[in-house]
Amino acid sequence: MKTSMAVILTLCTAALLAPTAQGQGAKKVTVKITSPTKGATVTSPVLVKLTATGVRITPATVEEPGTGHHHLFVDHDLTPLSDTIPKGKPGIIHLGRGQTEFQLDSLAPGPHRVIAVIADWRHVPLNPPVVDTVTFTVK
Ligand SMILES: [Cu+2]
Repeated sequence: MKTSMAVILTLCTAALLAPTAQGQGAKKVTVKITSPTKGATVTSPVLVKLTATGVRITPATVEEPGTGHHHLFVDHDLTPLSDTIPKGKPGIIHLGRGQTEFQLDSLAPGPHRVIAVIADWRHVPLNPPVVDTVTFTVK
């Protein structure tokens, strides 16, 4: 009797956990810089285009789980991912209106690196981190 109860409980637990695990798999959150492409040589101005999966890109004013907005670190190292992304710093751009592209007007000729990070309405990067990096050269 005791054994069969344990089996039933185990089966129930498995049934409860399975959909959750699947849901997380389907909701994998990613960001990709689709333009410029990695290693490309481009001319200024440079239009950076972003796509995201598993998260709704919204203005920073939308305080809902499952949403976020893009950030660009332009020739700037990432700030700590557990912390708020600073505002008003050269090289750190918040796309706080929910934009999915941004034009970089003043990149000097030479190599550059852009890192895209999705953060929530508090400007705290999503956890686990959702990041993509591209390096390219301006002619
Ligand atoms: Cu932000």
